[in-house]
Amino acid sequence: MMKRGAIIVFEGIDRCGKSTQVQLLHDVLQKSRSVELMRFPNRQTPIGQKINSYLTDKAVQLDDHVIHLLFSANRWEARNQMLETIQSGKSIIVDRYAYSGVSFSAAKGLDLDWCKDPDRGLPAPDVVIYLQLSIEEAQKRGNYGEERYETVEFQRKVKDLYENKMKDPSWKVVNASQKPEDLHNDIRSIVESVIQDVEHTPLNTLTI
Ligand code: FDM
Ligand code: MG
Repeated sequence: MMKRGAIIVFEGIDRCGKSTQVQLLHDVLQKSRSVELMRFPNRQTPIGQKINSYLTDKAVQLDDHVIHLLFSANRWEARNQMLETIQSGKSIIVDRYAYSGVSFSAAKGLDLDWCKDPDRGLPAPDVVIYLQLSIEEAQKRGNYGEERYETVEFQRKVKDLYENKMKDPSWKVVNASQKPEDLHNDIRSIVESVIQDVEHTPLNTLTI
């Protein structure tokens, strides 16, 4: 039987080191395995360009529900490609997924179940690696940038919402306050075993 690839999702608050770790993992795994990197939002598609303008330009006004649905649509438009990649035996490392969608929108006060609905049915991650870092430590890493959502108060709400999911069996919480090399080693051992464990199992759809 053909081996399938794994979907490995990374989540965490801003400045938790997620993008650095995702890149490092990709570079290392690439030497021995078939892997690719994806990130959401994918700012390249027409929907992604709209999302990018909303994130980077505070003059752009969109109803909170509308931007939520655009983020979700930006995942749905990647669905076929994700499925093809997985079925071809290649694993996907994903920088943010539906949990960012739910946590960032619910942090604005949108109904949690309403936030979850649009993403139900997407390819489910085989593992969600949550880079846990306190708000205080994230702040010490430097000022938040200029994009929407990059404020301490908002990140605090996002963190609480993420952490409601931590007991989910597919979630693996890693300590993001460690040195980058140590964090990478923790992540790599989780990922190597997930890739092997799921090779012959069917891919699930997201119930969130
Ligand atoms: N974000 C990201 C959302 O609000 N919803 C989503 O579905 C996704 C995927 O977009 F503030 C937010 C999270 C972050 C911003 O993400 C851009 P990056 O990872 O900083 O580019
Ligand atoms: Mg950001």
